[in-house]
Amino acid sequence: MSDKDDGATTRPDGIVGEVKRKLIDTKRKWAEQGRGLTGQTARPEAERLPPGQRLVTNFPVLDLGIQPAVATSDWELTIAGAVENPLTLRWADFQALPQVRLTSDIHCVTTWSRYDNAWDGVSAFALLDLVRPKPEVLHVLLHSYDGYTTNIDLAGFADDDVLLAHSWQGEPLTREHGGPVRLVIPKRYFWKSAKWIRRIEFSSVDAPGFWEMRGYHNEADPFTEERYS
Ligand SMILES: Nc1nc2c(c(=O)[nH]1)N[C@H]1C(S)=C(S)[C@@H](COP(=O)(O)O)O[C@H]1N2
Ligand SMILES: [Mo]
Repeated sequence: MSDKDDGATTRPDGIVGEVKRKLIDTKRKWAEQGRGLTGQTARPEAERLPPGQRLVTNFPVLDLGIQPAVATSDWELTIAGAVENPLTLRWADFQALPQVRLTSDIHCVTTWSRYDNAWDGVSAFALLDLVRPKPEVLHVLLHSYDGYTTNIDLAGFADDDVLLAHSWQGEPLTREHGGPVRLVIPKRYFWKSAKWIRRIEFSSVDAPGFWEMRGYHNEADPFTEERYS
C-alpha cells in the first residue's frame, strides 16, 4: 500500500492522522522484515494446547469405575489376530523387551490436558517387530482387564510416541492409572489409551470399542476436535 492510498495521510485531522500513518508505516516495515516469524518448524507453544482444552497439573482418574487389581505375577498380555508370531507375554518377558522412555502430552476428551508425562515401557515399534502383523492388517483392537475395549488404526498405533507403559514419571504405574501396564497413544484423545491392557488384536476389519459405540469419534484427533461421531 502506498501512502497516497492511505486515507490517514489525506485527512486534515492533525495528530490522529499522524499517529495512524506512523502505525501503518511501522506495520508495513514489520511485514517487509518478517517480524515475529521464528522460522521454526516445530508446533509453536501457543498451538500445543488443542482447541477446547484447558491445562491441568494434577493427574485425574477416569474409568468405568472398575479398577481391576492385577498382580504382576498374574499379569498376562496376549497379542493375537493376523500376526506372524502371536504370543502371550508374562511379566518377566515384558521386562526383558527393549525399554524406552517417551515424554508426551495427554489430552482427555473431558477437556483437560497434562503436559510432559514421562512414560517408561515397550514401544509400539518393538512390539510390531516382535509379532509382525500380516499385510492385510489395518486396525488394532484393544481389550482390558476391566472389560473395556477401544480401537485404533494401524497407522495410529505404529507411531514413534506410542508405547505400552509400566511407569509414569519414573514410578510404577498405579492401579488407578492402569497398572501394571497401559497403552499410551499421545496423538489421540486419552480414551484410546487403554488402561490394564490384557489383549491386543491385529485385524483387517475395524471394531468400535466401548466409547466409539457410544457416540465418540473413531479417530479421536484432539487437534481437529474429533470428539464425537
Ligand atoms: N481399561 C480402561 N482403560 C481406559 C478407560 C477405562 O475405563 N478402562 N478409560 C479411558 C478414558 S475415558 C480416559 S480419559 C483415560 C483416563 O486415564 P487416567 O485415569 O490414567 O487419567 O483412560 C482410558 N482408558
Ligand atoms: Mo476420557
